[in-house]
Amino acid sequence: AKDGYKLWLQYEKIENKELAESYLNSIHQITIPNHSATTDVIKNELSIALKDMLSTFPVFTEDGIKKNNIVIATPESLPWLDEFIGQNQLDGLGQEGFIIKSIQYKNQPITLITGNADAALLYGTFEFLKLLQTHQSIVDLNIVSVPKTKIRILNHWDNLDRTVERGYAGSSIWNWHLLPDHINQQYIDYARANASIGINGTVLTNVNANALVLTAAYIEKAAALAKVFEPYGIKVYLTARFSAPMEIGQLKTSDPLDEEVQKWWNDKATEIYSYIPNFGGFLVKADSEGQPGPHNYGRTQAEGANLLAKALKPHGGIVMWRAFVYSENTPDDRAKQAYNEFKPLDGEFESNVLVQVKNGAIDFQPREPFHPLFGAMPKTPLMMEFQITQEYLGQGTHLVYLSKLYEEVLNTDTYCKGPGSTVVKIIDGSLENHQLSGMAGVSNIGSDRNWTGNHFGQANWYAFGKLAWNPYASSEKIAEDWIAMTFSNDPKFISTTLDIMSKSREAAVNYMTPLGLHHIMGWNHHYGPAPWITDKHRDDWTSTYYHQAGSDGIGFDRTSSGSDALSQYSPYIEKQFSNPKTCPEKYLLWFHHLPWAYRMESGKTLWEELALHYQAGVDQTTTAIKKWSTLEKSIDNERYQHILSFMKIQEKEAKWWRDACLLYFQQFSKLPLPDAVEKPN
Ligand code: GCW
Repeated sequence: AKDGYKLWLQYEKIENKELAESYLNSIHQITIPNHSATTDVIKNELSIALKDMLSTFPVFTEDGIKKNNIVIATPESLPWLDEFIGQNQLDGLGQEGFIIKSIQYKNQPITLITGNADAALLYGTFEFLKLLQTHQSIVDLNIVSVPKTKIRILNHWDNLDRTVERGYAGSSIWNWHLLPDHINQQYIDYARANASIGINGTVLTNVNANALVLTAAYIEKAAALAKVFEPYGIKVYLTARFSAPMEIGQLKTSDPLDEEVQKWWNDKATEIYSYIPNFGGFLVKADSEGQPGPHNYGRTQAEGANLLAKALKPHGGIVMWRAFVYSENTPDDRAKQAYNEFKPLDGEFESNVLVQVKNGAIDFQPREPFHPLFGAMPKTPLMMEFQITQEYLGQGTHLVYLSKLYEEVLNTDTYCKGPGSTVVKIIDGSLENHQLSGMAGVSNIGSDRNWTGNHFGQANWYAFGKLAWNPYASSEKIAEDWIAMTFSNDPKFISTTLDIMSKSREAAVNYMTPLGLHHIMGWNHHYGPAPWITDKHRDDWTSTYYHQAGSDGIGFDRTSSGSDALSQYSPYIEKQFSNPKTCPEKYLLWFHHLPWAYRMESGKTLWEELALHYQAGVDQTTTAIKKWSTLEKSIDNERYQHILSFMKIQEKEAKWWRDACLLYFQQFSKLPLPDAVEKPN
């Protein structure tokens, strides 16, 4: 069935005879001298792929290189390699980078896939298969690919009872009940998919952590998964609940400066490594949304992080310590808290700690300016946290290609060390020469047949992996490959689908939160619009706090006359954004409270522009449906219809957003809607 289970590894049969012939010509034999669980995985993947795409069973050999062989090997098994590839170049590959090169070995044309470790060979193999999947030529190849970040990791917010926080694709794929004895095929396919896009780590459990996962029974289960993932180059990580020493260790305190607590974590780390020798480390959410943390003992975030870091260090593990802190006594602006707390700690973290920062200062909104911590902590490696699951972006239903959002954030200039200090250079460690670097994506994976609920959710998973490997890559190129591998190589199908995807994120911003509006979703589920006061738990949990609409205008004043959050950015950004005339309009209401009659760049009033943006968002969903409808005959009906029905829901809900927000804001603006805006009935 074309249910999407095979993701972008569809390995669709290549119908074009000439093309298939040309591929077969270059794949007479596959020579793989190395022996490991990873080379077994490579053989397995090649067997599946070549059988499906070219109806051939590849012949594997260990030596005896012949004409038109593919040779997949590390330098140790290829004594003659230096004739073709210099030591310098090999050194530059590290342990994960690879080269795919067409060479003439003893006057015979062969295709070489090489790298310094078996995992690199696996990455190279997937890249090679991608060429076939996307119908590229495989002659005269010279591809060199080295990941720009070290830790490329999924964060599952999966609970031990198999519910998934902010998960919209069924239940958790981790069947804790049947682990460690039963290994579900889905774990293997999960590892294949992740390895194919360069992901090398996974945090199995929710950051709102359950200490039980650190007990022996669960460590054993996690170890079974770690064993499945290891040949795919994927390490397992767990979330560590800060109060675990008390909850599962019977200690009276979890104070990071207490010696018994330190001993407890040291022993715990040793225990974990005895089960999982390649354990990656911990991800921690502390002192946020009710999670325990060092603040409970009057200690800093650094003291908390270092406690765990020291326990892991002798084993080679790392700590990813989240900067997502905010609490009830948030002073005047929740957006300021992480910066206020973390910036002063720069330089105090152990060398195996990464501070993991969400892309924006509030919370995974359809559009946020970059987080002011990027550029503010030069002595600390900062890791990017993106959300792949669409908590605030239509969840499992709306088609929103998030890579555009990722790309926008990564390419933004922080000016922290003058022009060119982009977020991406902070993330990959190049700006400050950090050895550790990483990118985390909050997973959108669940037990649904198609993994992500929405077929296009797969694209976000795929793009996240690709950008973690190379955060300088283009979202559109990534999408093109994904479309071809997932659906079809038909140029019209690719260009039309690419067009829909490319515009989808801006469409969502338009019909949800245009011009810098944010967090006006339903207060707890975050799905539909709710700009009104709901159940008022606390100020920063109600939408009115964020949009501040009144008869005098709309928007959150974060300039010096307001919360002054802008002063957390570099002086250049602060200056540019402080003036509404030079602040990019896409961030206008994030930083400014402006009258309804404020004149926008277009000459229209703020009220008119706001209304027109909402209408544009709706129109974009309608156009997307029209475009998709032209593709009915281009792919299988099963996925075509599935996608179409979701798009229709999206269009309906875009109207819901427009009508709800405009009618609500109109109470304050008391102005008529522009003619171009469809009137709610
Ligand atoms: O966005 C908020 C979510 C919470 C989440 C939290 C976090 C895991 O609404 O569900 O909790 O962020 O990132 O810690």
